[in-house]
Amino acid sequence: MTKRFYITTPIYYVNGAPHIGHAYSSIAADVMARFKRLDGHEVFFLTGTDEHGQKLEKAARDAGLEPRALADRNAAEFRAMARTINLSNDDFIRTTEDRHKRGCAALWQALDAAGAIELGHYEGWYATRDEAFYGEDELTTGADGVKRSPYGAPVEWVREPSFFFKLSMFQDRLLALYEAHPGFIQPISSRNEVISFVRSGLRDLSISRTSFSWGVPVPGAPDHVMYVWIDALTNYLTALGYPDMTDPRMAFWPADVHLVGKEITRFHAVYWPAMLMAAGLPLPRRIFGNGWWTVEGEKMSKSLDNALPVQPLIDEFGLDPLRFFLLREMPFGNDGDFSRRALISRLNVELANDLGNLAQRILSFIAKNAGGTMPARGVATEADVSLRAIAEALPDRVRGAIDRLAFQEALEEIWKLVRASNAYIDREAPWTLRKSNPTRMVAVLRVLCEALRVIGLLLQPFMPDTMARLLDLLAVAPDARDFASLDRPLTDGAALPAPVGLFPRFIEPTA
Ligand code: ME8
Repeated sequence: MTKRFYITTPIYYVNGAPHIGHAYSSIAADVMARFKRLDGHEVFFLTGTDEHGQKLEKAARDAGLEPRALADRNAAEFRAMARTINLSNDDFIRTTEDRHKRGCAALWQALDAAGAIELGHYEGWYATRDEAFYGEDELTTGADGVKRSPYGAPVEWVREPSFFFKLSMFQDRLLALYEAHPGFIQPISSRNEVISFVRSGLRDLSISRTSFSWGVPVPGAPDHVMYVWIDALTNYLTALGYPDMTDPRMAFWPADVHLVGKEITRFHAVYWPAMLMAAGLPLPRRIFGNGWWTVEGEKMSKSLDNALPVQPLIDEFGLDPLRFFLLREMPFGNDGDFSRRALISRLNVELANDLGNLAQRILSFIAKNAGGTMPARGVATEADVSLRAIAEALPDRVRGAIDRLAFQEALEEIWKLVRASNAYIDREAPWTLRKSNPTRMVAVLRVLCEALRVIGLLLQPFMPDTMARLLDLLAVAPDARDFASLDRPLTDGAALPAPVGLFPRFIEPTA
């Protein structure tokens, strides 16, 4: 039976335009989704937009628009970005869709029926920018006298009637969950943070607001709208057809990975499992919080106006090199800095030199000196055996790394084969063998083509278009590109297309 795999990205707020940070989480999820599909899983990959809440209502007012108009405009941009960065998502959910609102109402009713919701008054600090409530002890007061959230957002004191989710009832069960499933929250830094937050005591959570109206109405209390996070988290279920348990997509629940930014791990690792426990639904298997990119050393922010849009980067560097850089530059889960210099240096060293040159050297040599067809296997030398051994061990190593969302490590493993192949070609020197030992030359070229094939297959999730071209150049049939085909041999004598370069070198224009 094929195994199902369900992975999600955060659904992004539509009060602003998409930027490289959003693209990052989405591309990471896409790499995992593509990897799992190639590895024989039936995958559901979900992304979308989070369109309700006070923040959106305020942004719309500031822009002189109706909330719906602003949401439509920016949701269209996020949808366009998903295409631009070549996401293989199976669905794109907008929280303003009826299917979502229906599912939210149903989950609310399930929580209510379980006795997990009660009516009261909310009084406390709220940061609209974070769409989050904070305790006094979590706030800092700046030199300007303004109280701010741990993420720097100004907070205000609010008091209004509100429904509460009895989160405090779940403290022990949540701690037991983290204990029983050490991999539930990753990376470890996020896990520790969440555990200490839950240990310090959970307060019941205000889950409805009456002071604005841009949200999903509370069933039976139309003057309340749901707290945007309750609405947002539910997307992971409503996209599968919840509450219709007979919908075939519901078979994908529970999610295998909710991939999120580290600042929203708490919502996913505390509120969400508690809600699911209350509703009697299975819990997701893993919450992974990715780290944060700064840009040229600065935090991306509206006030600095330095949020990097994706399209200009793609225009200049190409999509696949950008996808590669994002996952190669730092361990997934860590923070990192997006700088032009680092980008250009990675692309030149690892893509243009290491991999691009390797492919070019092999394929153009075959075109010129080996009749432009796939060389046949020869008698293996020790050097051949040891290069093949690296290639044969690679899929398991990469699979292991991808399962841990260790994208950088997966790429490093693949690059070990790239570098070993470069060392091999230098040592075996087919250009010398051409005169001295043409039979051996053919065998060497074949060993190199085999290594390139494995590299091309395993890099497909990261750089789908470019690797499709590489596999075309090796005459690998379209139906021989999944991981079940990893040990299918290349076809002796297959005609190879005229070689083309895969990765250009970038030269920074001088001012
Ligand atoms: O939080 N570096 O939406 P959002 C890395 N709607 N990742 C970044 C980033 C950066 N500089 N900036 C953004 C929300 N991200 C909620 C989510 S989910 C039920 C609701 C990524 O538009 C990262 O994944 O603020 C982060 O969590 C997400 O974008 C925040 O997007």
